[in-house]
Amino acid sequence: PFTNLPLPYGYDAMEPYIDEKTMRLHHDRHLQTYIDNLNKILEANPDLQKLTLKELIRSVPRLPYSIQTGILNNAGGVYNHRLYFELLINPSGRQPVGKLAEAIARDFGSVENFYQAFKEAALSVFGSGYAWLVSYQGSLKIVTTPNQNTTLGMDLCPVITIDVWEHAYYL
Ligand code: MN3
Repeated sequence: PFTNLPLPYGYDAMEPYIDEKTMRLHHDRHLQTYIDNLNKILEANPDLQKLTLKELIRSVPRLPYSIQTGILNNAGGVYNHRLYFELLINPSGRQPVGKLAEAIARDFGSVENFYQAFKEAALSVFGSGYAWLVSYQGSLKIVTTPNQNTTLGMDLCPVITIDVWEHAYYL
């Protein structure tokens, strides 16, 4: 069975941008729900238990129709949330530096332009989903995915993601 990995920082590490209560609820309850739902499906389909999270997501088109949506949403939910939490860092007093700063200047013109484009992309997601800053064929791009769809299979490398919609209303 999959288990919830501890956050690589304290629950209050993103204050004042994301408060401790939201981090606890998001990680301990919301992500846990995806894990519990995924484990329930795997319990009923023991031959899938040997697959990794990525393998499960990639195998969706070949799975029995009755579990495709459940695997897509819940394995995707676990995969996306793990990336989201791993990639987060408190931005206080920080600016992108080094190669990332150079790539942002090259592909977006400036950090401010990037922030604006990233925000607009996130706000354009209808319902829930993600906006991603990705590296694709040597360039930085912004892409969005609906629901708990992942960027797996898109031949790109996620740099950071915005988890859109649901958590703004939690508390
Ligand atoms: Mn979420």
